[in-house]
Amino acid sequence: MVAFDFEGQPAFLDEGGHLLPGARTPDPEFALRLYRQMLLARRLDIRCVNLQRQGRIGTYPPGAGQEGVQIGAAMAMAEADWLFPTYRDGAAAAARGQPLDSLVRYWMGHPRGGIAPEGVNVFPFSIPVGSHIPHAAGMAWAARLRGDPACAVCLFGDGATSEGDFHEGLNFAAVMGAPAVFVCENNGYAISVPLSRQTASARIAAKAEGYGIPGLTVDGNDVLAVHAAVADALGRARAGHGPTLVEALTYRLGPHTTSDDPTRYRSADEESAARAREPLARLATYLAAAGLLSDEDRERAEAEADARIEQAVQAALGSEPPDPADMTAFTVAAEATEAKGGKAHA
Ligand SMILES: Cc1ncc(C[n+]2csc(CCOP(=O)(O)OP(=O)(O)O)c2C)c(N)n1
Repeated sequence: MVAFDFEGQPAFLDEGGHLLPGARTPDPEFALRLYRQMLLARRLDIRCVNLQRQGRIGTYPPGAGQEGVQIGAAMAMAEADWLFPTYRDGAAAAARGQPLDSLVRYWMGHPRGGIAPEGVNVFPFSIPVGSHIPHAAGMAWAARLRGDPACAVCLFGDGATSEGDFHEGLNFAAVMGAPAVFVCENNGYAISVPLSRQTASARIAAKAEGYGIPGLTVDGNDVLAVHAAVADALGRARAGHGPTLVEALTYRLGPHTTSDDPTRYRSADEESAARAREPLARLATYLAAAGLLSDEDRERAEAEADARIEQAVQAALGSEPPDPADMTAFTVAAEATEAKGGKAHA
């Protein structure tokens, strides 16, 4: 039995990390996998901020605090499904199998960074806000036309819901019955713009009604709840019942990017209240109370994550410097690039 404690949607852990009354006890192995993946993402995030401060990364958009949504959604996907992430979704990309060194290389500005290897179905990060939403709708529709069982899972922020691409993507996917799950990471801000200036809707999920698709709101800091909601939506999509809009309420603990100062628009009280609800500590508290994570287990998991991160960072830092011709390789027609003596890539 799943508890329905969060506005009618499945919920597992309360803000303090206690299993809610009536909630199904999570499978211990799976809960630990979620924890390790969230821990890895959190520690990689901290390392990337440090690399930026050392001048080795130009700019970086921290994802700390949003791992519950990203890992919950990514771990609900089948291998054949495609993830459409934004710049803040490194945790989801890593959980889908994108190599960590490719993520670090991406933020170092290396043109060979951010490319998912064959078989890892992750689209490149969308830096333009919302432009990947129609891409996800199109990919899902194409899969359906081909009889391919792959679904699309598209992550985006609350700010993206004000873009035309959001309307076009959701409307198109709904009309075509495309097997897509649209997951809004509602962290309450688009840079400094609060949700109240983004939409007059009480809930982002309410917008689904206008497209004739299911829309639901979950606690994005309850990784188990996000996982259950996205798994359910993917089940519907795979069964031919079209797309779903999942709004996951969360909070970004850090700045918008390393060039932002959130103290200009968020109060210290708001930040500390959000920190008390954050998803990683919440899951760790639950696991410890359930006897699944001792202090030694946690230290070992942290050391394992750090070793993987260190290896990825060293590989990224040791990359061959980019070829200056790469600047135009993917943006200028092949003949024009070759005429200038540059490299052309198909
Ligand atoms: C089309 C477009 N307009 C403006 C920007 C500049 N910009 C970058 S991030 C951002 C805010 C996005 O907020 P949200 O969608 O809520 O995602 P979050 O950054 O909170 O994860 C803006 C306006 C952009 N990248 N693309």
